Amino acid sequence: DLHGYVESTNHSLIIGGMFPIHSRIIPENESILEPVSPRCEGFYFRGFRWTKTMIHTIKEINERKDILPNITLGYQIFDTCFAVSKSMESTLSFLTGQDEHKPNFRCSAGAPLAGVVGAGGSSLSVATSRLLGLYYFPQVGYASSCSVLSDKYQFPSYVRVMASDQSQSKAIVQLIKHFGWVWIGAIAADDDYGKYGIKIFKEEIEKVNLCVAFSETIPKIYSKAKMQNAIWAIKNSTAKVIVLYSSDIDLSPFLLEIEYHDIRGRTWIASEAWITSSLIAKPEYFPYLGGAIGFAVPRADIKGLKEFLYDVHPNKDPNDNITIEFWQTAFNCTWPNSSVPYNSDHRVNMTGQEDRIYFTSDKLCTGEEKLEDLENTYLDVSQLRITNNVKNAVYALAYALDEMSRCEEGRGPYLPGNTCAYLEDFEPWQLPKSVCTELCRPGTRKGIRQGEPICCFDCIPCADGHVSLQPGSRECNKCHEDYWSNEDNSGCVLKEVEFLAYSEALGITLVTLSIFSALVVLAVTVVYVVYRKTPLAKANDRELSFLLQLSLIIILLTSLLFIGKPYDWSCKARQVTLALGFSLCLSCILGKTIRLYSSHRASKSKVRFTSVRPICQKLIVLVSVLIETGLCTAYLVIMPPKLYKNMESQTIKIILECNEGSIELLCSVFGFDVFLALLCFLTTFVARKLPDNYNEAKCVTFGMLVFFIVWISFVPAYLSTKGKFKVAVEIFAILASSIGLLGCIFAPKCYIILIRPKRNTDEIVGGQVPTTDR
Ligand code: TCR
Repeated sequence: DLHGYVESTNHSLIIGGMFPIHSRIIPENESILEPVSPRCEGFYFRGFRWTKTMIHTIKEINERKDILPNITLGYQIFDTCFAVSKSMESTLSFLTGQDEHKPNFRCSAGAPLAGVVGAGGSSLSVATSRLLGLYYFPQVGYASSCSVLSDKYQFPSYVRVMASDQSQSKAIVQLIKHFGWVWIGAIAADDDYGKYGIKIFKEEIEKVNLCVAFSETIPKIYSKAKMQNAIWAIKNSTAKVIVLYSSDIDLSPFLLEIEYHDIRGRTWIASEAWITSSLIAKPEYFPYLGGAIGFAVPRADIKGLKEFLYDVHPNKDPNDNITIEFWQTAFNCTWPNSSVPYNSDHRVNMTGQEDRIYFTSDKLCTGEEKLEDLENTYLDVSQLRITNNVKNAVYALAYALDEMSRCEEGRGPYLPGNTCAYLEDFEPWQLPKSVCTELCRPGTRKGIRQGEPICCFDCIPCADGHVSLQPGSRECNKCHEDYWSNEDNSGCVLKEVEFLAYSEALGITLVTLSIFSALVVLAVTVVYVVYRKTPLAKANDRELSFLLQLSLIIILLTSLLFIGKPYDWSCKARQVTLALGFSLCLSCILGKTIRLYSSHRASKSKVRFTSVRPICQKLIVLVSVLIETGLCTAYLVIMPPKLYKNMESQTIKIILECNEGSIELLCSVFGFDVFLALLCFLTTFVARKLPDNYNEAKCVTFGMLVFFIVWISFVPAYLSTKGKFKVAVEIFAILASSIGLLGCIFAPKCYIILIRPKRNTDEIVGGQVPTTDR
């Protein structure tokens, strides 16, 4: 029996294969009643090499630790005999798992079939994948190039490692254009490969306004009439350039005709299937086909394949009929005691002569024949093209299985729930994918790998602030300015808005502090009101004291304007109230210190010195506040502070802050305050030694010092902080300086009023200080 070849070991998964080990089937006699699988003839060495390559690749994968480490792959390979009927039989066996059609090569024991490699010719792939596609059974083609196979709608589970003829036909037209040929003949094999290939070729050639002289087909089953048509067209046409789309197997009989009719002097443009075939590139055909040009699949070297191919001998397995047939055909001998038909002569058979002649060589094979002496297509590893495709196809399946085995539950491809399939029990359709690199997930973009095909790329994470929304994006896009990229760069999210909020700890602390201090000031006022008749409260202008307390409350409460989400109005209000509050406060202090200063001068000069009158003290306050009001108005009118969304200082946050508007005006507004403060300090410093009972001058001097220290240290602290802490620093300075003043000016007095009332008498209080109320 021609097909028997069984070998079984324990394998966890099987990969199916379909290869043309023979070139055609033998038509059966019509007298046969039972339907039987036809026998095959015409040993096809190229196909035998592909078969062996598949086995070799599977062995290699099994030895590798990095792909499918715990899985052993088996194989089940059928000979298609380059015929649709045989391939359909094999497909049915794959699908049913029943071996009515015995596999030619098998290395499996009941393990499930994961996918199929093949079939060779396009017509076979079209037919088989229509069946396999019904079940979404994965199929990886290694040679079928017909463009229709790209149609996922018709062939949902078919993928291939071979380029579509779409590109080949286009390239051929480019070639023709390049050489300036305009009148071209076209011949197609009578199958999907030839017909679709020529169809696209014709469409393309019309696009560039060149002409097709004739278009003929080579019959698949020998027919003298059809052969003659094609030959006649070539002979009688003036077209000297002929495009020929056919596999080498189908072309062989036609070549005999060409030889017979001695058709020479044509330039053949070959399709990929025959341009590199040794079946065609024989010396006897050179006069006819010499100079043919065409496009080929890239050549590759496969490590270890040569040794593996040489490791073939009928002795290894007496049941391996294919190897016996190979041996007989290759060495032109008959293997002893074998029933394997030796070889049927191509020429006789293909030219359609009635009687089929089987040569049985008289020479018996010895088994000592040397493969090294043989020049045979099977052993020729110098032109591995489709052979390399076979290897790639097997690897594609293996990688898919490997990928599946590494699937993590919850991240898998199956919805709902992103579940996985498991090698132990998966449906073949769950294997449906073959890519060089997985689609880049959102948040990354494709990065070209130098010198590699475009299907292979790196997935480069988007830079911060950039996102890619779709899987497989080429570019990352920048988020809109109010937005920032989310954690995995797969979407833009509103930037966090930062400001010192009332609700946060820092905000609460500051609010409490300022309100508390304001209450303390209020308490001082109450004390002053209650003891308003006592000398101390009356001393150095009572009204000024009240005004001073009022200004401190204003200043302390201004800090509330700094907290919370800033608005245009609050940006304006905070600066203005602060500036006015300070000018009021400092001018009141100035009013007091001027008085101290003048008494000091009076005491020094021993001259009767008219001290500053209370009305003057109040005038000072009024004028200062008026000046400050003028400055503030100018500030607000000319270039007021505004709300500003700061996006530069931090990328992921928008800092809401106040833009100060005109810095010059701001400086003059607060410069005036500083000026007042300096005046206060100078006057009180000079008078600090003035002896009075509660050391007013000394206390004020000290208060002013505190004030200066706070504001001087504020500058570097303010400049070195960012975001909401800037505001916090400002508030601290405001609170510290006003609390400082409060403490230095009013605390000693309250102490005396409340705790040491004895010292609160006219003489003592009066001292040398001229009190106006006296
Ligand atoms: N595509 C052809 C079959 C084929 C082939 C080959 C057969 C190709 N290249 C080389 C034998 C040897 C390209 C088809 O039918 O699609």
